[in-house]
Amino acid sequence: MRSLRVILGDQLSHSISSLKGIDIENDTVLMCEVWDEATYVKHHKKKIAFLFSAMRHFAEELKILGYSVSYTKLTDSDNQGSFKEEVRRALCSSNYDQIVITFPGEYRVLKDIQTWSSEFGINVSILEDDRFLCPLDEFNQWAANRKQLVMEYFYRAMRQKYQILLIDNKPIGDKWNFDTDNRKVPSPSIKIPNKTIFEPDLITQEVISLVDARFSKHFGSLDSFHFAVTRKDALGVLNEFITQRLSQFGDYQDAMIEGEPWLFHSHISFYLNCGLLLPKECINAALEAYHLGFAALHSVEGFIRQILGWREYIRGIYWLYMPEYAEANFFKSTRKLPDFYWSANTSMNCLHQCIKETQQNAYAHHIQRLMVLGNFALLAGIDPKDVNEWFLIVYADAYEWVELPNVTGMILFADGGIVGSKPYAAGGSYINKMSNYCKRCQYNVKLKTGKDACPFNYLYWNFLMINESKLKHNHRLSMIYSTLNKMDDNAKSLIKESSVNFLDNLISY
Ligand code: FAD
Ligand code: DLZ
Ligand code: SF4
Repeated sequence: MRSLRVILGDQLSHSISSLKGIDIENDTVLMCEVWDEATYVKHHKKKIAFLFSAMRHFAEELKILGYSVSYTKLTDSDNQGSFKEEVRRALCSSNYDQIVITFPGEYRVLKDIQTWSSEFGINVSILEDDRFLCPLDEFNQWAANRKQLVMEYFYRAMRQKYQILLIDNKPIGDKWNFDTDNRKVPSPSIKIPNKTIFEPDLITQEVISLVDARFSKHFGSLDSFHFAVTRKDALGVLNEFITQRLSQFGDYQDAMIEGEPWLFHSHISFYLNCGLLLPKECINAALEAYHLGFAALHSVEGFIRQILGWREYIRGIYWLYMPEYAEANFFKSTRKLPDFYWSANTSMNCLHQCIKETQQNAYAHHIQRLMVLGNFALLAGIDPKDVNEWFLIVYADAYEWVELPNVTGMILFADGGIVGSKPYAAGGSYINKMSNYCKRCQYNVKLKTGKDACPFNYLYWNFLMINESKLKHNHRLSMIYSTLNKMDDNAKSLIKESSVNFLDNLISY
């Protein structure tokens, strides 16, 4: 039985299911850089360069292991431009009995793969992606018995399944979740470890030139490219996090500091999502640090919750609710995405800083994405399609399975409450508490309305007023609505006036 084994750009794991049982003498591994994938949204230049370089390095590693690899570069003259047409070309050039592929990360790719068998008249074996810790069947079963899905309960079930941070089946420290210990405000003297930098090797340099030439109109900068592009270097990033950042990860998880994009986060999402790192090994590394006494429980639990809890939960939600999920728009928001999301050209310093860092690094940490970039999109009523497209483009860790539920569910509440039980809306005081952005902002975070007031302040109440009929019965918002109802009409009309003035002046393409 001769197999064509297709490896997609986010499947760069030696242990991937589609390589298991490979017949090195007869099988071929197919990898291809294709125009369709690089342009179905106009990905950040660094994201394309990162993935192409990681793909090329992975292909070289497979060759060294003795595998027969057919690798199509973007510029190859016979490149057919899409997964399907590259598979067709491979099938025309040689005889295979079957195609083997691991379940892809995006719905649109799955739909495409599902046409291959009838189109090519060959068996296509789509294998489970067992790099994830919760198989989709298991997630669906867990979800089927529940009226409301809550990440925390899913996370506890996963902790029990893998026996993580438990003694006698009870959580170590007597609490499942130490989230409330994760909100320290950084002091100005805080010492932040340097980020590990990997100088581009010849493969990466070639890819950077390619991206520069072919994708010059795409968002973002190619300067100072320093991602890891091999498993060895990605393991180095993990190790750097465990030894230098994890101990402070918990305390400062929600902090934002101007000019400090990396803080105490792990910066491993790029590598996890394309397969250079595996979730279980990241969890094990944190557990080991805990057991050796290098990191406190609240840091280790917080980090593990993100990977074992949020990451798996988000994936489960994506596959459970697709394809309808991509259309969700609970608030019926229609405003176009403001230009400044592309240019960073805004007087709101928090947004300016987060967008500038995103342009430079194809990275922003969670609280920047959630409480600045996402919060503004929610409050300003931006169309979920526009917001999703932006988030899918700009981050090097973005694939639809993880981007869409975070945007549609977590930040926009466009799913009406599947991912979150209430919108993560907040005024300027939250940003002021967790960052130093407001100090250098043209707007005054203490003012509630008027042209000098922080826009987050009036947009927050405006959002609650506009969407009152949809939100007032949400018991988690009852205190906020009772405050709103006590506001006099004059205060409410000032909020409306400031909001209309501000929103009418937003420039969009
Ligand atoms: P850390 O803060 O160090 O966390 C460790 C790991 O936990 C991450 O690497 C990631 O794998 C996982 N994780 C944490 N939170 C989440 C979450 N909400 N969903 C899934 N995994 C999580 N993450 C992506 O990987 N790709 C995306 O496209 C993406 N889009 C997002 C969009 C929005 C609007 C928001 C609010 C969050 C998004 N996230 C996304 C989640 C999170 O912001 C990133 O995983 C994180 O910032 C990556 O940086 P890090 O590796 O330093 O993470
Ligand atoms: C994101 C991306 C890009 C930019 N280019 C390619 C590519 O040329 N070839 C490839 O195999 N994968 C690429 N990817 C990742 C795919 O889009 C990803 O594998 C699918 O979206 C499935 O998750
Ligand atoms: Fe952002 Fe408002 Fe603070 Fe300015 S004042 S940085 S707009 S939160």
